[in-house]
Amino acid sequence: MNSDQRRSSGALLVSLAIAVMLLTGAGVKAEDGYRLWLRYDPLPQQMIELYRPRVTSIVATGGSATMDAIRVELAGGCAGLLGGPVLVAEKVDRDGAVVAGTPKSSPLIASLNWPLAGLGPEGFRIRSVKLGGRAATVIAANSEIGALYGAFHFLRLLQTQQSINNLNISQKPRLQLRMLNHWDNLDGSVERGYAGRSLWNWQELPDKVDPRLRDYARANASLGVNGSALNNVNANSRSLSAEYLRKAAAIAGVFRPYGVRVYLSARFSAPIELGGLKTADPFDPEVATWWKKKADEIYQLIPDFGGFLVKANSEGQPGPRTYNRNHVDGANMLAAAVAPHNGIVIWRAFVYDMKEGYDRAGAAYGNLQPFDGKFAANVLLQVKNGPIDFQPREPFHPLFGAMPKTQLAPELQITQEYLGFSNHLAFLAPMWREFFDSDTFAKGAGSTVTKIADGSLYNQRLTGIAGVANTGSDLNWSGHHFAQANWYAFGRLAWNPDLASKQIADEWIRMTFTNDPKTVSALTRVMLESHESLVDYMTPLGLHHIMWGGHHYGPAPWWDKEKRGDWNPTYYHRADERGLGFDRTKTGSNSVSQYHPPTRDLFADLKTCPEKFLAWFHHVPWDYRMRSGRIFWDELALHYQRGVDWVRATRKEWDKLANVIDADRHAAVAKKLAIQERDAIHWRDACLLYFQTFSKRPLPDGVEKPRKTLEEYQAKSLAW
Ligand code: GCV
Repeated sequence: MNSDQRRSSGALLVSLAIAVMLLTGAGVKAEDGYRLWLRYDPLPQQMIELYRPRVTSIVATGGSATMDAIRVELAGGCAGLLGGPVLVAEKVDRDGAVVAGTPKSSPLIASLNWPLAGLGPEGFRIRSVKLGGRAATVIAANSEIGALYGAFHFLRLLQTQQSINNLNISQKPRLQLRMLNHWDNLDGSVERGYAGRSLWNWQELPDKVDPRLRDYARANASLGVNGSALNNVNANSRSLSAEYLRKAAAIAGVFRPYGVRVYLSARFSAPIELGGLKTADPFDPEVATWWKKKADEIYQLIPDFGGFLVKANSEGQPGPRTYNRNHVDGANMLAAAVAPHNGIVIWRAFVYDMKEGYDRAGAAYGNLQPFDGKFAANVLLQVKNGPIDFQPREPFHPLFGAMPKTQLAPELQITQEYLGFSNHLAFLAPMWREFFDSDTFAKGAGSTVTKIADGSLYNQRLTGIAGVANTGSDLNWSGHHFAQANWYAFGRLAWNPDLASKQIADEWIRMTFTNDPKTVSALTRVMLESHESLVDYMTPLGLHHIMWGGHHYGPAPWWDKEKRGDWNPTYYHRADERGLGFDRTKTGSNSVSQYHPPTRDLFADLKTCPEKFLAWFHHVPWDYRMRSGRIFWDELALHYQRGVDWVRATRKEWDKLANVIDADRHAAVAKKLAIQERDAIHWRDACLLYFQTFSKRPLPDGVEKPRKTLEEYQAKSLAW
């Protein structure tokens, strides 16, 4: 070893020691949730004894930043979990080496001659092998990022106390682009953010980069999330100015070793605001040239820039239609600008111009479906899971299955805009599962949304998925300790959209709270029931968009003051003396016809429509006989009550866990659950009192008397 090598290996030991402290939380007293699911506290002694012989050293050679990250994570993670240092070695000289890397970074892995091609650029293989007669575990991949994903997977096996004997695992992500969309503004605020301020400190960048950004990238890499759109889709042109691009480049530099590429939301009118042009008409050659030059400038600074995310002609944003062009004209012009750099354009389908008598649920389909097959090869059309707007429950968006020649990417909302912000415990994997499992019947039975998203139904070349992030400057990242589970669930489903909600919950609980079997099963049940219960106390039986205007927290079914009719709850629930709900069948807007048969027919018939979507597709008579034998009004009221009962029971359940969950996080969650109970009661009472003015029926047995009068509920929104 020469003196340089000695110096660098000395530095490595120091930085590893620091990393081990950070990763294991040594010295950290408060359980603030900062470590997310990447907690590497010592496992129970019997597990340590089982694992120890198989994890004695880390052999992850190679000098890149990603290989450094792999070493630090594996050494720090294993040392923390096993309660003592783990050697970082250059070669396998004992049993129990964990070897990680690629055939390029590791001569050892190269010598195995494993056929890795099938793993693609981001997959990994983990196998228990003998190397020179010594027992070892090899984590191999085609790329260092693949090896990093494998390293996190290996750590997850330890964290969740799985066997690591005889491992033979091959995995690769099913979707190519797995990204977070941040609705972060340049002033540090976050649109629909409930976890503090933006993580990006634009003021201080690029000179000062918050070390926290590295942990953000680590957390994403641990799930396989490989993209991050930094700024709000309601975009400010300044994000594309030279000054802000340098800031974005500094962020990209931190993310790069973790495989997270940076994307930017582009304001369509930027050529005017930044470039001083008279127009942003996509057919104007000067405009196209401006975007081309802008793309060149970005790629100079951020060579692996992912591309542009665009909200155009939606909710007041500029777009091609401002210039009498269409969505394809706009998207393809931008796509041409980034194509030479292998960049992409993610064009959002969230477009719903208000027209007299129209149905917002059918608007995106009307606006985008006619362009099927017209978008350039490097365009993804990003479609929200449901046709309206991230409601607690929506049927799947009818564009899925309606654009076979267009590359569609689902957009999910991780942040809980309409789901009680970061105050309510609502695990969203079951909601997303329902979406993925929906059968569009586009090519006969089994044409699920999953198969459209992963590209298998239509041989889609470029695939992707986006989640609107719930991260912020709060120490626990997501505002509510359990909201972290939604970030986790999004990443896991983006990697494998077939994963069961139960598995995701189980993993997350074990990694975040405890492996204690009783607690795991109690919390899994709570998490799996939580979304349905929230639907019960907010918007049961197909109700939607009845939240207080603007902030969307708490109920306001009476609300009719918004300047746009379709922002008013009264537009959606249409309560009258006859009944409740939006008739989307032939006798109403007929937007149900956007679905393929037999789904269309199933939804369109009151008798066959799943009851969870009843008031979504039908104006349901108050005395309509439900499958339970009760009338609709009674059923509705009982759903509201059931939601409240669930929160109460969950509070009790949580109280019982006071001895198994650390005091800090236990108290924080208990506080949130108290708010959730208050809110659930408020939702039940306000909605039932209001709808009762139309139904004119008494509350059925089993439903509590409202605490206040309707007027009192109408006078003041719920505080958060
Ligand atoms: C970023 C909803 C939200 C808006 C959001 C919009 C969108 O309307 O309330 O805050 O804007 O969706 O997805 O573009």
